[in-house]
Amino acid sequence: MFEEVIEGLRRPQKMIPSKFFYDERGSELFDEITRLDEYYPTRTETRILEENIEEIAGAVGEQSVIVELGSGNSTKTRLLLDHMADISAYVPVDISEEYLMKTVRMLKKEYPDLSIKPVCADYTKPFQIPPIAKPFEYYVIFYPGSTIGNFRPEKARLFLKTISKLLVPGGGMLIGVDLKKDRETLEAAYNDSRCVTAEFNLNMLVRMNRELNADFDVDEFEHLAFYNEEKGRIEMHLVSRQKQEVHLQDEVISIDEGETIHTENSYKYSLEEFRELVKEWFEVQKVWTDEKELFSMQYLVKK
Ligand code: AVI
Repeated sequence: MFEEVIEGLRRPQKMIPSKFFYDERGSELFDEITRLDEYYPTRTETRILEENIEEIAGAVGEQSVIVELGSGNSTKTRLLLDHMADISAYVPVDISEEYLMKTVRMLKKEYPDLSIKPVCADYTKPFQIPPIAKPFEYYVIFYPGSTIGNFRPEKARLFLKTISKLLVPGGGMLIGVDLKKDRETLEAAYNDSRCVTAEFNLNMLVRMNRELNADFDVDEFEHLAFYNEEKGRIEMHLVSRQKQEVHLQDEVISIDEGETIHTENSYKYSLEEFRELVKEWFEVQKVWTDEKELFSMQYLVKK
């Protein structure tokens, strides 16, 4: 982590990779974000799943193995499992062994007949799916939450390429994708009135202080989130309130007043743009959205 953080802080536009948001406190705060009034993605995605679950289950197919990437939100997983009594196995993939085992223990109690094959791995890198005892037709990747939006488009493409290698032609991917919409709705989702997103953003510095022995004065930074329309993404930054020096172990970083540390991008796609993004490896077979077209659930089939 140290090398990556230092390298990011030495760039002309300082940055810290968004994957470092998720320590224990960061994961708790993100969970809180998903329940905020202004943060429409989680509840809209859940509603899309609920309202179309029969059709979605039909697209996934009973004789499949569901591979969930970053097996975070068990509400969405349960919805799927509840409507697919006959799937051949469920493979949750997560980087945190502790989190993964907790999920597995919980699901085993609720679905005693389901074969669960956890994989502890960083799913952005190639990984292997363990042998599955029951016969099955296809692997179907389940990737909800619009986490794909946190990759730059070129990284998203590389990621899709890596994932597509797990599949044979005809295999699928059920993916949540946040859609382009008016600036006001987008910016409100990342500037909530209870300032949970601000705390989530600032917690990055708290983590750096604790884990990298840094001395960021957290009160001297401010949360900033805005929609960069040209790039089609929400950007989150931490703005320095004054000129300051920060120490990380024996490195010194100077930060000007008003200078920012870029902490996250969250890309928003039109349905056309997303189709373009995936087209080398996947065909978009079916799209489900809400009535306001805020969010989409898409079923992609490997070409
Ligand atoms: C995890 N990811 C899809 C969230 C998003 O909306 O990009 C992370 C997040 N950042 C601030 N609020 C939520």
